[in-house]
Amino acid sequence: MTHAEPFSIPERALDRDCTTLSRHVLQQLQSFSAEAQDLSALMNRIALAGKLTARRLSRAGLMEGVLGFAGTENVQGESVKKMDVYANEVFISVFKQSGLVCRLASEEMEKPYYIPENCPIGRYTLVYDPIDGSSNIDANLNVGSIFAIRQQEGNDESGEALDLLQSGRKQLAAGYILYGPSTVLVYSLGNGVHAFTLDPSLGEFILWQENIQVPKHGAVYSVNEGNFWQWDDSIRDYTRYVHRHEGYTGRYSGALVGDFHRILLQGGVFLYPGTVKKPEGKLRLLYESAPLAYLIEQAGGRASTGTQNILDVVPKKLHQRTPLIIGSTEDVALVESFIQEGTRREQDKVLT
Ligand code: P6P
Repeated sequence: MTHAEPFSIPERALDRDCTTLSRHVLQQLQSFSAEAQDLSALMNRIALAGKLTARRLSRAGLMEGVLGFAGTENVQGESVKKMDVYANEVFISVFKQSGLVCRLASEEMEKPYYIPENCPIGRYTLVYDPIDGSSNIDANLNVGSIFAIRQQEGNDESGEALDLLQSGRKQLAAGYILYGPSTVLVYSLGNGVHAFTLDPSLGEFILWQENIQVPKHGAVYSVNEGNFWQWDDSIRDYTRYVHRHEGYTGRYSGALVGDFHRILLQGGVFLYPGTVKKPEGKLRLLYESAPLAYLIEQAGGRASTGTQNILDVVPKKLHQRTPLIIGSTEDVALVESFIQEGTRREQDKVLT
């Protein structure tokens, strides 16, 4: 009689299914200090906002109030989608109940939203883009939410949130939620970049990958080449270079989070340089570029304006825009080398 192997559940599978986001945050901080508990609770609220947003997106074509425009413009002068409004409200609602966040600064709101009942105790500010890439929604393509957590400094009596006008190096944590074929949450507390996949059957974000490192180089260059006519010659020269050299491939989804996620995992570079219409760039510094710059540096990559590390840029206003070049160190450096060459050419013209 053969003795069948005793049935056993692979330990890895159980351990993985039990590595939820909140457990991982506490592991990350290797402590159960008050700050660790705060950050775990904050990440849990962000996860809840992500679940609520993912649920609504998954029903977009089946219910009213999800697809289409809200009929208003945001502070950026962009037409607001109904999902922009919904997701913005979701983040406010989940943090109202948290007691931890005193202020929320969003792409969708001209001024920060204060939660007075939280302010004496809650010393954190959430900066976020509730739905990045909302033009993709009606075509059922990927969109994302981007967030960063900052400490509130002072009491902000003026309500101008001047303490937010500090470099990205003041971020305590940053991440994004990618609403794609699956919903993925990626975050860092400054101790590596970690990714979680939402298991709808559990209602939990389960650890997928830890300590993600972006390759030093990748084949992908991600840029909207429809802006070619608006670019500085240096960016045109870079584009001609990748067109003429083997080993490059263009990928552009129209949603920063999806393009960034691909580059984080596979390597390459995303760029949204200044244009004739938007010389300062299109993407926002505080709640799009700086959080992703925090992540890419944690993953061994780089983020630049073309001439300065994104994390060193000090915003002068809440909704400040910036050119963004972000991804593998070698690929970001290649774009910067074209920009530096262009600057040299301009200086030579002045001198001759
Ligand atoms: P364009 C979406 O509106 C967004 O802010 C980013 O998510 C995206 O990368 C970019 O703008 C797309 O802009 O001008 O290429 O359509």
